[in-house]
Amino acid sequence: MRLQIAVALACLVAVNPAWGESAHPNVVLIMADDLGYGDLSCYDGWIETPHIDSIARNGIRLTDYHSNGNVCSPTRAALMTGLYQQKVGIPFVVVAAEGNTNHFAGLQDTEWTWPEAMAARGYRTGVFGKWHLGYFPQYNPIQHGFDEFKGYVSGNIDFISHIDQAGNEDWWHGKKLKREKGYSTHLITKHSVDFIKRNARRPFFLYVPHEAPHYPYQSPNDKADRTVGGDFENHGSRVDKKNAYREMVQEMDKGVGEILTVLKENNLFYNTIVVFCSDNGATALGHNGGLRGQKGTNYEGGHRVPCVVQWPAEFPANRINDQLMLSMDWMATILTLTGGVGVTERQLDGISMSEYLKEDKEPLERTVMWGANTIRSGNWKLLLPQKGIKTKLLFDLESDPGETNNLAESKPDVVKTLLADLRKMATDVEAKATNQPKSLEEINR
Ligand SMILES: [Ca+2]
Repeated sequence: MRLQIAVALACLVAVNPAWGESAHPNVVLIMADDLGYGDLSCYDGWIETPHIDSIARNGIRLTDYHSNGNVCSPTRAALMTGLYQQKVGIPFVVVAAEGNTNHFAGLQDTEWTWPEAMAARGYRTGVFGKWHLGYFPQYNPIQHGFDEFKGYVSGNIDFISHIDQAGNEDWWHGKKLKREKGYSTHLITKHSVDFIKRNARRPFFLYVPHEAPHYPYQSPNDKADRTVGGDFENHGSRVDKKNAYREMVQEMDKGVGEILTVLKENNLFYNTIVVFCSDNGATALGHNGGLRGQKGTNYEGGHRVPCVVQWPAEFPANRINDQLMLSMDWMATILTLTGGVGVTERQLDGISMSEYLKEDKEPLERTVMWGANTIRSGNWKLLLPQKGIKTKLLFDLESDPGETNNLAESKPDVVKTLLADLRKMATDVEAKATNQPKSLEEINR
């Protein structure tokens, strides 16, 4: 039944291009890997990024946007499903090493994914870049709603030789390993531009998960560091890594410029929603804009990240928006903007921010969590003891965005309320969590 509706919708869109120009905007979501809150020039950062900055100028710059996870896979699991990552069974990094049980986890068939939802409403779907939601064929993007995939499935590859940190070749066209010459950032842009050109006459959903500025720190003029089965330093051989980091971000920014240009050349600029965001905070090589902590921590520096979005047809231009928003909200938001959320097999955890992007509204106060040990409600944030944190920490982000003044002892009532909320939310997602295989035998079962 659902398939019939999908086919009927697809036909309707195909034969009737006039059917609500702005009702079926194209969607391009570009996501950097480990880019910090203080890296981009539009966030007063240290790297000139004119093309990403132009999205902020033509649209909205979010100041309180957060990745769902403080590392790669959890954020991607939440982004692709609209759910908390724990519910998808991926609250951890899916690793390359086969000796680790997390190597066998991935996006399971039972999930209702964002690309599946877009495909069902007649969108052509493509992903070019980093997947990081499982190594096995059943986890491939092609199995989860994407018509096209070119890129890599691990956490990072050599930008030039495309070898992952376990020493395996990791560049795919769909489910086939495929050698392709080129700097990964350039290939990701090239395939994205090509996808837009080929689909200029029908609605498309393009997901562009970039590799930059994740290690290895290599720019287009560097040589490959990794060889198959070889002995190499994961972070690359360059001595001046900070310069490499800047060059990588600038190369990605040029790619964003190429995508914006091809949209203009095909008269798609006006009715395409373009999002640029990051998947977690920066490492020590980048800048988190004065926020405490970095990638891998639940301090703000681990998950408050840059996010700019434009849709000239419907969104205001040159706005700064203070709404609290997470990666998992994009699915509900975009589904709402492209015809409504529709039939969901599972309640989404993310909520639609469409009204808060279209209009200058008072920010919606909400309660959200990071993992099972960190919660935010309004401007209050509570961190339970966790890696690097020995005692409960309570911060008022309104007056103390740098998280320096622990109010846990002076505000016991706030701690108590947040703790109860966190326990309830964490228990709820845990109860609904998708089971993940932990060995090859379980994968093949
Ligand atoms: Ca990352």
